[in-house]
Order: sequence, then C-alpha cells, then structure tokens
Amino acid sequence: MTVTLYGETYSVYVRFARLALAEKGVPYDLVPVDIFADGGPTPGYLQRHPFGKIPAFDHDGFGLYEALAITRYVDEAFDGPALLPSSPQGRARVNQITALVDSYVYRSMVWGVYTGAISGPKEGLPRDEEQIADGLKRSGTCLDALVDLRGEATWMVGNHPTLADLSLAPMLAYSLAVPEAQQLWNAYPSLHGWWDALTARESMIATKGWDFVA
Ligand SMILES: N[C@@H](CCC(=O)N[C@@H](CS)C(=O)NCC(=O)O)C(=O)O
Repeated sequence: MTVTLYGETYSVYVRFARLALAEKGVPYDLVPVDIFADGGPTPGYLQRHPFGKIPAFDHDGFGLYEALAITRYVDEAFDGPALLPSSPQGRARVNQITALVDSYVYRSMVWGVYTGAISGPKEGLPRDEEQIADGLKRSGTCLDALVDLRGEATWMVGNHPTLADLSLAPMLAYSLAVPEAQQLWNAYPSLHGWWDALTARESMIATKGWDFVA
C-alpha cells in the first residue's frame, strides 16, 4: 500500500490532512510541492490538482484533492479510531464546524491575523493593522460560534477527537502565535482545556511546521 500526500509543512490544509493520517496511524510519504515557484506549480502537479493548491493525495493510484475530501477518505478507508461520530447529529455538527473553519476561520485567523502580523512582516511588509483588527473581530465571531456549537462536549463534537478538531487546530495554532490573538483567546477560558489536550497529542507534536506555532 502506498499513501502519498503532496504539500508543504507550513500549510494549514496540509497539516489537517497530516493530522488525520497520524490519528489513523497511516504511514505516508510527504512530497514537497512549491506552489509559489516562478511560473506556478509544475504541469505534473497541475494534473493532480488543477487549481494548483496543496494538499493533493494519492492512495495506490486513487488521487484526490481538497483537504476535506482527503480527510474523510482517510477516515473511511483505513483502520484506526473513527474521526467522525456515529450519530447523524454528531456527523452533521462535524460537517458544520469543518465548513465554518474553511469559510470563516481561514479568512480571519490565517489571512487576517496571522498574515497581517507575522507572515507579511516576515516577507518584508509592514504589519497591516487594519487587516489584523478586522481579522481579530471576525476571529471573535468564530470563537463565539465554536463555544456555542461545542456546548458541554469534551472535544469539538462529542467525547473523541474528530475532523472538527483536526481542521480547526492548524489555523488556531497560527493565530495564537500573534499576541493580540492570545489576548482575545484569554476571553475564552472554556476552550483552554480542550486546546491543551489537543496540542499535547502526538499528531499535533509530529506535525508542527514552525517552532513558534503550537
Ligand atoms: N480548499 C482547499 C484549500 C487549499 C489551500 O488553500 N491551500 C493553500 C495553502 S494552505 C494553497 O495552496 N495556497 C496557494 C494559493 O492560493 O495559490 C483545500 O481544502 O484543500
């Protein structure tokens, strides 16, 4: 059996796929893809992923792209702990949270806060205060919704880690590297135990892309 993931360790979507593979105990090769190369990704990679993004995935010749499709396939195709709940309500909640992460958390926590405060300045741009403030405001809306949807559960949905936790973790980790986001996070103490338990998992430790990110 050969499982290959195409992508880079810095990518939140690649980390989501790596987390699912690690939680299931699936060995895989990580093949680097330079999506920012002059002229874009290679024609070979564009055949795997016509939109030129990462990750892409291959299992014995079965190719997939889109992190949600990849992680759902990994959950269903391999042994190991289930990453989706068994009840329709639980599965619906995971679908809702993973959609919310893709639609709103990525824009606010990664493109808003993290890019404005850390990755932009790393590339020589000034901190974008407007972008950071807007990202923080939207991050607050995301965190409010997540607290509400989680209710009294141990993990995001129910009593076992699911794709909801794994999709959110890489983006929240980037955001929490920014001091202003940490300050916002302090207003959400009900999520702190969940985050400590999640970041202590082997899958999270094994997929850290940068030292300053959880
Ligand atoms: N919807 C895609 C999103 C993937 C995505 O946006 N990946 C980023 C890296 S985290 C990327 O490839 N960005 C390059 C670009 O936008 O050109 C998925 O779920 O796989």
